[in-house]
Amino acid sequence: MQHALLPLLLALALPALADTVKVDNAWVRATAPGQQIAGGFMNLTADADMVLVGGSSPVSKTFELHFMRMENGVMAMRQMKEIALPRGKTVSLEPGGLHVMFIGLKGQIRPGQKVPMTLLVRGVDGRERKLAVAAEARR
Ligand SMILES: [Cu+2]
Repeated sequence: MQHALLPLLLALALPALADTVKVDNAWVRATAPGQQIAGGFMNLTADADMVLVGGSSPVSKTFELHFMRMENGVMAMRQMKEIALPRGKTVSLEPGGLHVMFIGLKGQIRPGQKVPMTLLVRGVDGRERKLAVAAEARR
């Protein structure tokens, strides 16, 4: 009878493992001296419906979610309140599209440097989770 309990306990433990976001190919564009902003890019795949709602990084004063689009023939950058991460779908943050933006850089970001950031994601239960990401700076 003891053994019958085991599958039940495993099933109860599963929700703790769910609601995760896989992060692939995270990188940040290296900056020139004195540059105040930098863009960050990555692929995000959530295993449940989630929403990226913001984040922070020690390399900048402010961290925002952005997207780029054509406005009157000019590429413009706009802030987004949140980015949906539908279950099982890979959402690409890439140059010319969705990205994270480091604003008010505290120093130059050099190629090869590791740029830490914490993403804030919200699940359908309304709870926010922190996601630590280490991105590599590239030219
Ligand atoms: Cu931007």
